[in-house]
Amino acid sequence: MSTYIIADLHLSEDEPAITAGFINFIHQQAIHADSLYILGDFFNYWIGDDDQTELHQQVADSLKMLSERGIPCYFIHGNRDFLLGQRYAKQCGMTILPQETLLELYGKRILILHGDTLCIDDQAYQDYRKKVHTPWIQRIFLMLPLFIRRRIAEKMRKNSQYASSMKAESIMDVNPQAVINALNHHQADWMIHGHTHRPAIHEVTVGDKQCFRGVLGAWHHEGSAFVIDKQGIDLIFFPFQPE
Ligand code: LP5
Ligand code: MN
Repeated sequence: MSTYIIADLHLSEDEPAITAGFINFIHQQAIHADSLYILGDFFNYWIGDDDQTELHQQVADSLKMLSERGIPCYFIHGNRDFLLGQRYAKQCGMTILPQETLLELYGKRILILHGDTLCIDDQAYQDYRKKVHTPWIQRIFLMLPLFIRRRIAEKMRKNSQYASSMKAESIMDVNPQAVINALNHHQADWMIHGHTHRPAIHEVTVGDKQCFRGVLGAWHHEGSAFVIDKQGIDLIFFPFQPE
């Protein structure tokens, strides 16, 4: 038995192959798991739980099937789907966890998070993040008609792509001291996050302790997950369509 962790699928109507890859992943891998954790940017953007689309229904149905089979599913918000709320979580049968959550799995202390909060060198992003996490700004946004919210989200995605293309790669990676601080704060052995789309396992020295930082891959052309069992922690990649 094992625990699966995924992030950065960026599900959208425009990328049906990724959705199909996710549905396959649920039926072929997650179905044999102990539990599933989704660490944000599950959707390309989320503009409110009242945005009931066929895609959202299909995704909710497949996650609900897992939880009904006794495989609990957990979600941590990303920077693109931080507005995903209790209503949709309930539809999926999943539990929303705090942005930094410590898991104790098979004798290891594993800190899970989306990863954007570690990118503290990206000051423009951190300033922007503070604004969009302001409750009254979110309330006003959620009061707008859906078609306007969608237009704003698409504009924000375009701006973000442009802004990211102008930033140095190093600025968009995690800050090493922020990683150490988080591991230390939670007295964790491992940290697993997504967001940077730079899949790897890094060694991190915290005081006199050897820790690890696992980074998930984004689901562009293949799936990516961390699989944790009593044997250890593995980063895996798999095709959207089984061979
Ligand atoms: O997502 P990704 O990986 O491309 O880039 C991120 C950062 N970008 C973002 C923006 C999201 O992609 C947009 C998602 C749309 C959400 C839709 C609904 C939300 C509406 C909420 C309204 C309450 O997160 C990017 C980082 C990159 O990661 C790497 O870490 O660099 O950051 C940016 O691009 C931000 C720019 O640098 C700064 C933008 C300034 C805009 C100021 C306007 C703020 C006004 C907000 C008030 C509504
Ligand atoms: Mn992200």
